[in-house]
Formats: sequence, structure tokens, C-alpha cells
Amino acid sequence: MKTPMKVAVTGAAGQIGYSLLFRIAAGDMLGEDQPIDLCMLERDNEASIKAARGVMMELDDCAFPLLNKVCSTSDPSECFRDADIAMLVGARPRTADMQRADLLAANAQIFVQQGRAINNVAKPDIKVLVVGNPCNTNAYIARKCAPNINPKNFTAMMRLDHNRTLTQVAQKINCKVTDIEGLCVWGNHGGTMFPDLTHSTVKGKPVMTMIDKTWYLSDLVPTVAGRGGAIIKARGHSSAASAANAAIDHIRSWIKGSNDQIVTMAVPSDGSYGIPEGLTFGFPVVCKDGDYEIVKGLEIDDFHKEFFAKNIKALEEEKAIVDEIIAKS
Ligand code: NAX
Repeated sequence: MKTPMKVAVTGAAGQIGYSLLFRIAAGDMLGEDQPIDLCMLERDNEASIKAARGVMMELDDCAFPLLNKVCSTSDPSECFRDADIAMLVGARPRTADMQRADLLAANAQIFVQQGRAINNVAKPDIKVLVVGNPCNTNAYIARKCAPNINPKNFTAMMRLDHNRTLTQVAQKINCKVTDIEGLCVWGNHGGTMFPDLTHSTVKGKPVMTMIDKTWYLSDLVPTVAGRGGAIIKARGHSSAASAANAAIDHIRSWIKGSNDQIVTMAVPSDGSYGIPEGLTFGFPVVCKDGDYEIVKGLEIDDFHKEFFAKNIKALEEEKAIVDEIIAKS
């Protein structure tokens, strides 16, 4: 029997948490031979603690063979102590009275605190996935507050955008999602992100020869960017099961490899493709042996550069706001 891996999940009593925790415990993320110690973090108030306790009771009631231990806490140090993986889902949602800067500030406090706790108590090679929005900038904050951890290990989730693009393309050209290779979504998880089909193929044939550019730019790009809003309109709630599924895909690829396939992860830029070093940016990556590498050498034309510039601007504006907050915290 393998040694259990500790998985810390924040926002455990929320919508995504409710879809995510049970799949982790069932072995969907780390495999059917990997025991798991699951630790859930919730806000320090009676309702959240009570709700998390209820989730923990349901996890108990599943009698998952792989679930070695489960705990629930509102203390980040307890949650992240000796953790191998942290999935930072919990975040402050935007309310009607909030400006963008208010939302960034409220979330910055959460990710400063959690980044510091991870720095102080987690395993030094912990892998961190930030789901809570604005996820690219929240991952940047946590990384800046955890100087003892390899910066590369702080990532943000753009796999949902990647998966959404896969299905839109598969439905358009009538193929299986598994037939599509080389697709990625660049940039910031937000309105400016850029689903890139220009390097992708279906059974070796370039996707761009199978679709028309008008559909690509006027339909696909806005559909992917606006999909979260469309789900809210249809369901009355934001994406939850698909977000949990993408979080599982993200960590599974990172830990178990992506079989030489390109997947999308938002990771600290190493300066590739002219993206300023240190911004958490959606890149095409390949995962192997518990690590990921940004795919290098893709042809980038003016069309890409225009989209990159919009994403860089959005992320640099957020960075300027949170850099001040980090410095004062
Ligand atoms: P919910 O509001 O249902 O749940 C969030 C949970 O986080 C709540 O239970 C809350 O008490 C908890 N929480 C808040 N602050 C916390 C803290 N400091 N420590 C621990 N727990 C805390 O939101 P849900 O639908 O689960 O979404 C969670 C986050 O994912 C949101 O920020 C949302 O915007 C983001 N998303 C990100 C996506 C992505 O692709 N990156 C897609 C889905 C989702 O929109």
C-alpha cells in the first residue's frame, strides 16, 4: 500500500467543493492505488464550519476505501500542514456593491494568509492549484507570500476553458474530443483569454483547415470566454461540477503526466513568447514525471500578439493593485 498523500481543499463547503471532494476521495484524481488524507478548510464562522462538518459526515458515509483520514478546520496552518497538494477553491465572491479593486483586495487578504501558511507548514514540494477567482492573480499572490516553495508549483486553473474549447471544436467538426491535439487557451481566466486552435490538429490534420475563421473568431472565442456567464443564466448557479472536473484533470495531468499531449495550465511565465516573467499566464504545457514544461517554439503571429497584449494588460493592472496590498500585509 502506498503512503497516503495529503490533499488540502479550501472552500470545502461551497458548490465546487461539493463536487470535488467526493471525486478526489474516490480516486479520480490520484489513481485507484493512492490513499488520501483529505483536509478541508472553511471560513471561521458557525455556518461555514457546520456546513463543512456536514460534508465530512457525507464523506464518512461513502466509506471510500482510499480515504485514510479526513479533517475539517478553519485554521490554514492545520489544513496545509505537510500537505502534498493544495486546491485553493474558496474565495470571496463579487457582490453588487463591489468594485473590481474591492474584490481584488478582499481576495488578496485570503491568498496572502494562505500563501504564508503554505510556506510555513506544507511539504516543500507541495503542488498548488488556485481555482478561486481572480485565479491567475490569486495564484500570483500566494506564490509571492511563499518564498520557500518553488515558484513553479503555484498554478491557476484554465483547464475548464481548455475543456470547454475541446467540446466546442469537437461538436463543430464532428469528431471526438480525444481526436483533438495541440489546443490551448492562453492568458488570463477572464474575458480576454484566447482559445488557440492555430496549432491544433485532428488525426494529424490542422483544425484551421476544417473550420472557417469567422466561426473561430466571432463564435468560438466569445463562447468560451462567456461560457461561465451562460451557465449561470441557464442553471441559476455558476459552473460547479465542470469546474471540479477541470481541477481534477489539472492535478492528474500534473502528477501522473499528460501522455505527451498539450494541456493548458496557468503558470508563472518564464518569459516565453514575450509574456513578462512572473505573470501567472495560461500556457500550453506538457506534463511528465510530476512536473510541467511550457511548450516552446510555437509560431506566434500578430494575431496572437494582439490577444496576448490584452491579457498582459489585464494581469499587470491586477498585479499593480495586489503588489501594494502584499507590501502592506
Ligand atoms: P461558493 O461560494 O459556492 O463556495 C466558496 C466557498 O469558499 C464557500 O463555502 C466559502 O465559505 C468558502 N471560503 C471563502 N473564503 C474562504 C477562506 N478564506 N478560506 C476557506 N474557505 C473560504 O463558490 P464556488 O462556486 O464553489 O466557486 C469557488 C471559486 O471558484 C469562486 O471564486 C469562483 O469564481 C471560482 N471559479 C473558478 C473557475 C476557474 O475556471 N478558475 C471556474 C468556476 C468558478 O467560477
